[in-house]
Amino acid sequence: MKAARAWAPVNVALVKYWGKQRLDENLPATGSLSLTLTELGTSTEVVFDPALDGDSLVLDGRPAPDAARQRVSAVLELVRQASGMGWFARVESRNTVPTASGLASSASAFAALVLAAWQASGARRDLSRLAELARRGSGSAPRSLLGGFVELQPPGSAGDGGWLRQLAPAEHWPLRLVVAVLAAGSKRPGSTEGMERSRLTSPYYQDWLATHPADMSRARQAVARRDLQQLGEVMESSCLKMHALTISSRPPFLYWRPATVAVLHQVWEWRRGGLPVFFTMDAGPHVKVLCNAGDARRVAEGLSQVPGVERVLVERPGAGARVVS
Ligand code: 2P0
Repeated sequence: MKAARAWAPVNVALVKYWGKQRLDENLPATGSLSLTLTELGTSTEVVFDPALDGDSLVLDGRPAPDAARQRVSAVLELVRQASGMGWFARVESRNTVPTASGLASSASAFAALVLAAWQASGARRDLSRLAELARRGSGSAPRSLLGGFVELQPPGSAGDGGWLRQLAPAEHWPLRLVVAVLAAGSKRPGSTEGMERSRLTSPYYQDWLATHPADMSRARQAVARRDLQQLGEVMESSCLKMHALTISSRPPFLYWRPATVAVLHQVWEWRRGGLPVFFTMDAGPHVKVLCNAGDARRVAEGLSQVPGVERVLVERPGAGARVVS
C-alpha cells in the first residue's frame, strides 16, 4: 500500500472566475485572484491499495454520495495516468467545517486530494502538474496549492511567471476576512451548471470577459501597494458583476438570501461612516468581509447582530496546501 495525507486551505476569490472556455477540460475562461485562508480547509488521506477493485470515498466520516465519488475517481484516474500508479485508492476526507454548512469548498477538497494522491504515488513533486490535476477537479482548486495572494490564469494565456503564481505571501499584508455564515441552503445550481448557464444565456457574459483583465490588473496593483480601498472596490465590483450574470441568466438564479442583502447594506453603511470594509460572495448566501486586522473585532461583533447571520468566523491570510504525513 502507498499512503499520504495532505491539508489544503480554502481560498476566496477577490477577483472571480465565472465561466469556462472548455467544459471537457474544466478550463476557466478568465483568470482569477484569490486569498488563501488559515483555518477553513480540508484534510485528505489517500491510500493506494493493490487489493482494491475501485476507488472509495469517505467524506466527514460517511460514505460519500455516488456523484462525489465519481468526481474524485475521475481526478484519481488522471493522477494514475500522470504518475504511473496502477492501483485504486481509498480516500478519506474531512472538512474543518461540515460539508453541509456551505462553507466547505471544492477548491480545498481537490487541492488536498491531488497533493495527497501525488505524494502517495511516489512521483516527483511538480507544482504545474499538481495545478493542472487540481483544476480538472475544480477550477478554483489550483489556487489553494499556494498561500497568501494568488493569481491563476488559464493555461496558454499567462505571461511571465506561469499560470499559477503567488503574488505575495500571507505575511505581506495582515488583512482579515470576516465570514458571515447564514443558514445553510443547498447551493442550486452548482457552480459548474451555473457558469454554463451564464455563459450561454446572460446578455452580459461578453462584457464580463471584456472587463475582467482590467479588474485583475487593478487588484494586482492594489496587493503590491497594500491598498485596501483599491482592492476592496475591485473585489466588490468583480463579485457584483459575477452575481449580475446569475440573475441575468435564463432561467435566472440567485445565491443570496435576505440576510445576504442586509449584510451588504451594513458594510456600505460602515463605509459611509469611514470604516474601510468591503464584501465578497461566492456561489452561496454567505458574505465575506475584508478589513484591516485592527477592525476585525468590531466588524465581527456588528455582523453577528445582523438578523439571519448564524455565525461569524474571523479568517486571516495563510499558507498553501501541504503534505501532513
Ligand atoms: C471563484 N467560484 O473564482 C468562483 C467565484 C465561485 C464563485 O470557482 O465548476 O468549484 O468546479 O470549476 O471552482 C467555485 O466553483 O467550480 C468558484 P468548477 P468551482 O472562486
